[in-house]
Amino acid sequence: MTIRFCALAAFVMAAVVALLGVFDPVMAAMGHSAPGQMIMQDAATPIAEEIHSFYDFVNIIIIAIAVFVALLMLYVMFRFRESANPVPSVTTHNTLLEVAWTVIPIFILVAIAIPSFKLLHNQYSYPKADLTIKATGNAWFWSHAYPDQGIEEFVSTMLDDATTAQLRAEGKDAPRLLAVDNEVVVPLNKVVHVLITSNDVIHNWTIPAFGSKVDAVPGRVTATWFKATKEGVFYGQCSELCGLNHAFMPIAVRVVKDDVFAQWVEAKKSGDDAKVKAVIGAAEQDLKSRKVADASAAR
Ligand SMILES: [Cu+2]
Repeated sequence: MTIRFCALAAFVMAAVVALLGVFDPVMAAMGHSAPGQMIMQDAATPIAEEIHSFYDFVNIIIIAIAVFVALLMLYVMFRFRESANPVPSVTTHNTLLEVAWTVIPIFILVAIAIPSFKLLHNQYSYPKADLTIKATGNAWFWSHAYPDQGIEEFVSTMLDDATTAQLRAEGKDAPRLLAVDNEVVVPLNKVVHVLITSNDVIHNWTIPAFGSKVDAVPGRVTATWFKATKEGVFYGQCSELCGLNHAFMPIAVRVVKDDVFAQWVEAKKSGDDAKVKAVIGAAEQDLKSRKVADASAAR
């Protein structure tokens, strides 16, 4: 009987894994969620990758426990139904069982705690910064500054529907409610520290693909760090219910090569918006052509 149950449990778990696999293609959009997406966005930093593996690990345990309990209940309901078992047992204690149902959950919790504490430690042990950005939450937009590069605070405002629709018509990736006018730009494979604060109420600076999510608290400085290992634009939204336009204060971080970042810093410092646009436009074009080349090479 037990062997049959194990086989059934294995079958159910395999079905769940296969089902998640089927949905894989719609998870392919990078930097933001895609229509029909089932689970998390693709990871773009080592910390996000670690979060995803921890998530998968805990999910396997959850599914296994849920399947085990469901099957056990079905077995008990069937095996000990009144017609098959007219005289109920009067057993009230079973030492072995009681020890088992105390000790096994302890082992499960310890197995979850070890990778969980490791992940927390990695999230909060800040490697030496290559770049430090200041992010400030405002009702209802984000502003960013690069103190070490001499870039004064600039405001990132969400693009309206007409503008994003027009950009998409031009073949650009401008997701609705996420694209902004002034993106944060960071270099690829560099450790970036983000110092976060707020001008009014509590906001939250979040980029899901980076595994970054930190409250912006007025009068306090909180921090996060990331090391983006993929080029492209990564989006996030304020993730602390902050008021009327909470849903309309997205964050966009563009990850570029070192030389592009240096050009962007120069253009941004000089306040030359046309040059900033030209640098970003060229980087976008370059990334697109490399992606096309990679796709055709893979074919
Ligand atoms: Cu907010």
